[in-house]
Amino acid sequence: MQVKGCCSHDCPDSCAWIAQVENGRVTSVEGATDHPITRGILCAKVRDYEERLTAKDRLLYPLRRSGPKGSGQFRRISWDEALAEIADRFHAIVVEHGGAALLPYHYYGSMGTVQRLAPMRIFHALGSSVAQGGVCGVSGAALMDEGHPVGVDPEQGVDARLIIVWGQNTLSTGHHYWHFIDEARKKGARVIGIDPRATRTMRRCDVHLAPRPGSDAILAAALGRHLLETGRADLDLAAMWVADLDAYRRAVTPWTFEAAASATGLSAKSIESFAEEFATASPALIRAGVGLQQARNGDEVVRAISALAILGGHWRHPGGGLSIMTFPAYSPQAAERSDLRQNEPRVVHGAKLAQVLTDKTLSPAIKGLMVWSANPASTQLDTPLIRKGLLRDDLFTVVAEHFLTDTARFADIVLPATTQLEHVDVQLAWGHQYVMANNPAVAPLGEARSSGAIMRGLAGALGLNHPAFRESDEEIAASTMPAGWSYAELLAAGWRKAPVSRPSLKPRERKLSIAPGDLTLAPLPADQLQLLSPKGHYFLNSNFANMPRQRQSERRPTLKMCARDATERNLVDGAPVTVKSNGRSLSLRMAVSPEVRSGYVALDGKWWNDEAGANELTASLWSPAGQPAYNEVYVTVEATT
Ligand SMILES: Nc1nc2c(c(=O)[nH]1)N[C@H]1C(S)=C(S)[C@@H](COP(=O)(O)OP(=O)(O)OC[C@H]3O[C@@H](n4cnc5c(=O)[nH]c(N)nc54)[C@H](O)[C@@H]3O)O[C@H]1N2
Ligand SMILES: Nc1nc2c(c(=O)[nH]1)N[C@H]1C(S)=C(S)[C@@H](COP(=O)(O)OP(=O)(O)OC[C@H]3O[C@@H](n4cnc5c(=O)[nH]c(N)nc54)[C@H](O)[C@@H]3O)O[C@H]1N2
Ligand code: SF4
Ligand SMILES: [Mo]
Repeated sequence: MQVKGCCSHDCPDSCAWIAQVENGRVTSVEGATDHPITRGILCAKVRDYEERLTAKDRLLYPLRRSGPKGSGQFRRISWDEALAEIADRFHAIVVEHGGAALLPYHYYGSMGTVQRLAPMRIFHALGSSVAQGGVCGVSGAALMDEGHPVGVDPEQGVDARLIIVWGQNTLSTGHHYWHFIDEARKKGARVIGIDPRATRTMRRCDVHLAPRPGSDAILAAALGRHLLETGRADLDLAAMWVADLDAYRRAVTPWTFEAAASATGLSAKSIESFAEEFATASPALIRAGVGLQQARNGDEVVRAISALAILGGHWRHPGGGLSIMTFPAYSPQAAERSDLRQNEPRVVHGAKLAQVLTDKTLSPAIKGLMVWSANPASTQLDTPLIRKGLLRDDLFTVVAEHFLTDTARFADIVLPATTQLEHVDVQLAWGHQYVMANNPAVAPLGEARSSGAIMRGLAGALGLNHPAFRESDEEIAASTMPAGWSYAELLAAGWRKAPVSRPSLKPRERKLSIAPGDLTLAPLPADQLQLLSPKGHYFLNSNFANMPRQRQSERRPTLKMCARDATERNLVDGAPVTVKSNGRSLSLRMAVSPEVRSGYVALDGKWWNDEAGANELTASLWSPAGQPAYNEVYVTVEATT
């Protein structure tokens, strides 16, 4: 039997898959050949998803902590016991401290509408605090909220004449986009890549520019200056769309090719050729990534890049513009039923969980935490501080998970969650314009339950009676369908495009701000190296670091360093090294690698904390919009003695 589903991981591609089921077992999971983005292939992470379903370390029963917090000691309990205990504790917290002392925390571990949002119904009804502010692409999202267009249908991207892959490792992090790049190339397009690392993606571009990390807004300013100086900026479009062109002009004036060269470490000549190619391409498409945003100046970087897409006039032509995130016209929000809430929620910052859990002035303090579809003790900044919060004796923590992750280890109660092969769902994509549906391939293994089933169980234990708490997962999914859509039809089809029109070329009521603030960069701290922690090819954020095949392929946690920085430190290829920052340290192997240049090193992949979690070293730093500055950590590296 073949079952139509989709990959729920946090990835722009949202692939359509076919699960092959024989005698009640999933024997393979393969990309749907007829899906316009997936085209028959999954990725190196997900291509044997049936292994995740049946992994030896999969959580299949509710657990109750039986040792000290964080010890990883648990004993099996029944669902009735688990739900009764959670309900008792949550109820007592609400009575004693008020609903605001409860905090639900979820992210895009599953992008599924039901898996992500169904439990929110409980928290709205209990009047909990809510976490706002993400850990991914926050600078881009803030830019979008200001009204900047940030999405281009990839199927239109084939008409671009110049594609700039800016701070994105496309071939690892969303490789289906490369089909469109290849098609554009066949029609004559050129591809320029901008990344401090010589990734597999950069190696496939026509030109690779490797600027100093964090210097992209300066590079963009030099291109903007060139457009204005040579009279090729689209001043008509700017007049219709932009609020502060004069301020922009003043801000970019100092950034000659030479000035930009000394700040970015690129040659003035290479910047000039890039600027000239950008000024003449019609249209250019800028495909910007998330790694690029992960610094305190991330907001400035995406603004500077958006300014280029506008001033270059690239939005005038199909296929041109800026693509950071591209969504279908579908909103999952109705699934959380915020109408069940009777108060204005207290809002805490979702990307500052360490601070929220340890803030002694927060009143009421968070006393009850439920985490699902996220692994913040691995993926947020400053994980030692998060652990300090999770270790609080007066905090009751519930985690719904597939595995005993860095976060689940700190739970008082662990609930076994279903995987995408065991539940029904629907989801948006953030790299294309299809709404994706997922049919369950098999019944839940062990006693695993979907987020919807967890919501219904908890509502029963809490005595919540509204009909919204009795809705099935299918009904929850159906409640989010765009007008005129049928969920049953979507499930049968597997996907449906909900296209979003391109931005109108008319004068805007709400004009856009493109002028950057001060772009100068602080010099690097002496003797220190900047640590980048980009995505691993075989892991998806913290997922798969526990799976044998993916681990074997990712090999081991490795600090990549250029030959010059290695020689300066008397380090040889393969040496065990101690990487230190702010009094913390990680033990890694070092590899001399041409992938990075002097001044910065890279640790790919979210290894779990006991092994080599990069966030053991990251500091509590955010951009003004709240983007966590994962890449702004400076380390010393020495041979382990
Ligand atoms: N240093 C550093 N840190 C980073 C980044 C970086 O580049 N460097 N990247 C950042 C980015 S871009 C992101 S998006 C975040 C990701 O941060 P998170 O969303 O916290 O990370 P994931 O690893 O995707 O973890 C999701 C968890 O959800 C669980 N899960 C998956 N499906 C389901 C489900 O259906 N139900 C339930 N209950 N659980 C499920 C998985 O088992 C997994 O443990 O990490 C950020 N952290
Ligand atoms: N294999 C794999 N795929 C994934 C994920 C994964 O963990 N693994 N995670 C998924 C998620 S949640 C996301 S958000 C996307 C992210 O997708 P990407 O944005 O492609 O991922 P990153 O690896 O975070 O960053 C991309 C590149 O930015 C570069 N970079 C870092 N700092 C700078 C800078 O200052 N300037 C420039 N120009 N480049 C810089 C890094 O070297 C890196 O190669 O991928 C998704 N897909
Ligand atoms: S992780 Fe991304 S590329 Fe891989 S199967 Fe899932 S959606 Fe497709
Ligand atoms: Mo992300």
